[in-house]
Amino acid sequence: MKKITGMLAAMLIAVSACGNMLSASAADQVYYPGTVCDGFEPYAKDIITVEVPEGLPVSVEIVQHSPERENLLLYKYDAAEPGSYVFRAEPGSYTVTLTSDAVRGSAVRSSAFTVFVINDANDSVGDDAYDFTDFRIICSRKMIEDSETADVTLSEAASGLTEGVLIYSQKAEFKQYGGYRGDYDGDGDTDNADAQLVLNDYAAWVADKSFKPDQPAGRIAAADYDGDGQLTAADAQVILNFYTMTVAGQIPQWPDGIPDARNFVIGADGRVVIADEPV
Ligand SMILES: [Ca+2]
Ligand SMILES: [Ca+2]
Ligand SMILES: [Ca+2]
Repeated sequence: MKKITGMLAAMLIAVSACGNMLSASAADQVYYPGTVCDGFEPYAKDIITVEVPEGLPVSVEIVQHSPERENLLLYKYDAAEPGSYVFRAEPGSYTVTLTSDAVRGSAVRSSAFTVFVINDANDSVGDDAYDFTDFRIICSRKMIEDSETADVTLSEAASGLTEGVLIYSQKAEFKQYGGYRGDYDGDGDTDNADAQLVLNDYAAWVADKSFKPDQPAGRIAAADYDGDGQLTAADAQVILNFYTMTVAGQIPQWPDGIPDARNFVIGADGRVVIADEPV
């Protein structure tokens, strides 16, 4: 009976892999991203699942390592909506890299990667029988203070057998600063004062390469427009351009196209204001 239940579960997952959605609510949504690798046709039913919560877009990269697929990029996918992202796999060794914003609406990213092996299913060892493996990574987000570091915390993988599926689950907690992109002084807006401070610190660094900005990690991350880890005149210039757009009565935009996390509208007096409600 146990065996039959396991087979049913496997069939259900196999059927749903054809495109049917299993659930109704957004948080329970299941997605089946396609491979970026021509000719990749997994011969087994193994899967890698990444669970993404509301408000935490995660970029997923999955690379397979095996004699015939050495360091081959199988999947590269932006998991923007909450839900479970199911990537088809087969026995082998994998590296999964997960990346998300450390600052709201920013090029500044934090990443975690996990390496694991999916073994061949072995259904001949009694109670330990399983039909396939689901390597499951459960993502969450924690808002942190500017003074903290935004490193991702990755738990050890726990394993368990459910309905004929060997499930490994691992938790990845992403950290995010509360500040907004470009707000170097942390007063809630992005303006010429922020650009000036970035420029001052860049000038101080040019004069003395041992100079370290007297700002916590979160503020530096917010001001590092291009996410290269350095505050430069280019960062200051982009922040100033962003502010100039607001002064000119335009909805400000970042040149790399990443949307600002704030919602801007043009008020009755023609000035750009932050909207109370999302627009
Ligand atoms: Ca500011
Ligand atoms: Ca200000
Ligand atoms: Ca920079």
